[in-house]
Order: sequence, then structure tokens, then C-alpha cells
Amino acid sequence: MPRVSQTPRGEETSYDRERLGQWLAGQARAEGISRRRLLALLAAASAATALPPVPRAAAATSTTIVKPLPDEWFTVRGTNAETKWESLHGTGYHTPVDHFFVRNHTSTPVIEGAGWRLKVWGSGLRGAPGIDQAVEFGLDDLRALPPVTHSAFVECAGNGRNFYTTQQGQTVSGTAWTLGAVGVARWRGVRLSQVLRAAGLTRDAMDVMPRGLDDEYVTGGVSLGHVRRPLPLAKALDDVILAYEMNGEPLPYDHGHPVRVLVPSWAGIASIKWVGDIEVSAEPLYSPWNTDFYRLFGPAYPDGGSPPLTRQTIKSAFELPSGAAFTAGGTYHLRGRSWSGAGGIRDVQVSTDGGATWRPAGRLDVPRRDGWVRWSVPWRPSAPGPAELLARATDTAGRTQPDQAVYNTQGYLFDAVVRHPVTVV
Ligand SMILES: Nc1nc2c(c(=O)[nH]1)N[C@H]1C(S)=C(S)[C@@H](COP(=O)(O)O)O[C@H]1N2
Ligand SMILES: [Mo]
Repeated sequence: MPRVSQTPRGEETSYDRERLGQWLAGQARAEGISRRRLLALLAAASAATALPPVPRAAAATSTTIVKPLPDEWFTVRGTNAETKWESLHGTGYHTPVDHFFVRNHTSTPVIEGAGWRLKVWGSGLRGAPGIDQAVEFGLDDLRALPPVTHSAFVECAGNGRNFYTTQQGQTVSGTAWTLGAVGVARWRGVRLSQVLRAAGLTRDAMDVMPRGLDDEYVTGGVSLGHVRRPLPLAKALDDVILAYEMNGEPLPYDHGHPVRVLVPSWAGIASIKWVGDIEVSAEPLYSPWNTDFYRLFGPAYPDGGSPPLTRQTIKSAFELPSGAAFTAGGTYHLRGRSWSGAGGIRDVQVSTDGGATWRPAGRLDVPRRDGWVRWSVPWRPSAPGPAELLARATDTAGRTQPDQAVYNTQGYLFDAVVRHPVTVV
């Protein structure tokens, strides 16, 4: 019997339990993953040891990114490029496209808009078309639909991962980002809901899985296929955009040209770049990106890991390099930004004495969901020597950055207050 299986936000756990139940009952499909593998992953007693190692990207001097990556703006980490926070000083609310971090599993494909087609298919559509009978949309078809514009961050779930190690002494796998795997842009495109409805969405639909046109991701000699991650229908119909513009320009190659998915407030992996097809399924879908990756594994989490990650956590960053130098007796305006996946930022406290005393930073922006707040605080360092700057944000949902982030093996969702070292001379 047809059934609407939408899960409101905030109920991801029950959503996950339901889809796992369906999967075990043989109703779900998990292309590229064996049932045994999934069972081991989801039900085994020691999830952390069952995890395959996530390769650390080798240090690379050449990259697979199209745009220039000047040293002043980026730290290159394997196939990825992290924005240097000090390079955002003096830029506006939106991260300039040429400063925006890039997270590529493989490399940026150069795909022209003219020949590009989006294929929408699956058992959740009228007539249950296979990929060969997919409903197709060209870029002009999307542009003919009413446009929407939304400012939102894209942030890698592993942003801040390096601090699990440097600040908490823990070993985690994955790219050793500091805080620069985040940017806020003004995205323009069409609502995914509109495209899904035009494609013949039915009440049976449950999961929506966009897939990228970049190369298949190969790790440990095994191809995991094209980058893809299912979204629950409720989120897909809520605020997800198929974006073709970023900060008023056509989407750049590195950020998904001609069209990317933009999933506001969720982990960056949800925002599939270079989208080529979208499967709409009446059964729960699995990919490595909602099973092996982008779940929390570790002593604080259930066997088999947490439900798939959804919203991002809360963070703050100073627009300063690590080890920035200040002159004793000088007056400075320390600037930074704070953001959260759970709401706007309503308060930021700053300490310039390693956490002994705190004072409120002046907010330069109103709290905005899916965005960040820029802030500023005056500082007059007195004594020469090393110092630590700290910023602690609170969001409109009442979350405050803790002193310690809860460990997970892959170092996702770091939310603790970061101790930013500087020197007073
Ligand atoms: N097709 C495809 N989409 C992708 C990725 C990818 O490698 N391939 N990386 C994801 C991850 S992990 C992140 S954090 C964001 C990064 O978006 P950006 O490179 O535009 O900053 O894209 C996501 N979408
Ligand atoms: Mo990411």
C-alpha cells in the first residue's frame, strides 16, 4: 500500500531506523555495497574496528582543481584546497568565489552547460522509469523555472578535524582541515522540489539520491562508484536547491558547473557537485557516503555508528593566521565569524587571555539561518609573549561551543572552542 514516508527535521534517528528496517527486510537497495558488508557495518559490535581506513591524501603540489590556488589564500591538502582564514579579512559577507574552499574526491571535471542533461529516474516517480527512461532536464529547462536565491554556507563535515589531534590528542582519519573548509555564498537556482514534481514524484517516494559526474572514487584499489548520497524526501522537498549560480556568476567548474545540489545547513557531502542524475526511490537508498562515511563511530556512539550526518555543528574562527604577531600597547580589532547548522548565531564571547576572562564580541550581522555572523572585538595586548585567542558562539537554537568535542573515529563535526595561538612582541 502506498505510503508517504516523510520525516520531519529533527527526527533523523527514527528515519534512519525505519530505512534500516526496510533494508533488512530486503526492500532497500545499496548499489555497490554487499548486504553482508552493510550488516557488518550497521549491526556489528565493534563498528570502529570494522571501518576501512580512510586514506590520508598525499601532500600534493599539483592539484586537480581548475582555479588558481595562490599561497596567500589556500592550503592545498591532496585533491582539496582549504581557505586561509586570514585571507577573508576585509572580504564581505559572502566568500569570494576565488577564495572558496574546494573539496574534491577526485578532480574537477570540466562540463559545459550546453550538452549537460539532468536525468531524474526511479521507483518513486510515476511509471517508475529506469535511468534509460529518465525524465531529462537541460540547463535551459531549469533556467525556465522560477529561480530562487539563498545565502548559505557549504561546510565539510570534517572541517576542524585537525583540532581533534592538535587540541585533544586524538587520532582521526581524513583530511586534516583546520577551520577553512567552509564558505558562504549566494546560490541561485531552482527548488529541487519543483524539479522532482515536474518529473512525476509520487507518494511512494522516500529517498532522493543525486550523483556526481566526476570520476568514480577509488580507495584501497576498490571503486566506490560516483560520489552520491541519499537525502530523505522531507529535506529534498524543503529547502534544497539545484544551483546554477554562485555569488551572481555561473557556477565555477570547481564548485559544480553547470549545476550542483545545495543542501542548506547540512554536511557539505550532501551538496553534490556536477550532478548528472537523481534517483528518486520508494525504498531507502544507501551509498558509502551514508554508511561507511559521514556517520559518527566511536565509544560515544551506538554500535554501527550514528544515523547519517545531517546538520552541521557550531564553530567560530578568527580572520588571522595561526601565530599572528601583535605589538604590545597597540590597539587592534580582532575579527572573526561564527556559524551553525542549527540556526543563526546570537552571541559570541571572546577571550584574549587563554580562556581566563571573556567579553562579548560586537556582531556585524544579524543572526541568519544557514549563514554566519561576522564579529569584531577590540584588543590592546599589554605584555609581550605568547597568547591564545578563543571565540565561543551560541546559536539561536541554544547550542554553545563546548571546551571539548566528542571524539569520533573520522573526526567529523568538531565543535569545540579553538585555541588560536598568537604572539605579542
Ligand atoms: N560530485 C561531487 N560532489 C561533491 C564532492 C565531490 O567530491 N564530488 N565533495 C563533497 C564534499 S565532501 C564537500 S565538503 C562539498 C564541497 O563543496 P565545494 O568544493 O564547492 O566547496 O562538495 C560535496 N560534493
Ligand atoms: Mo566534505
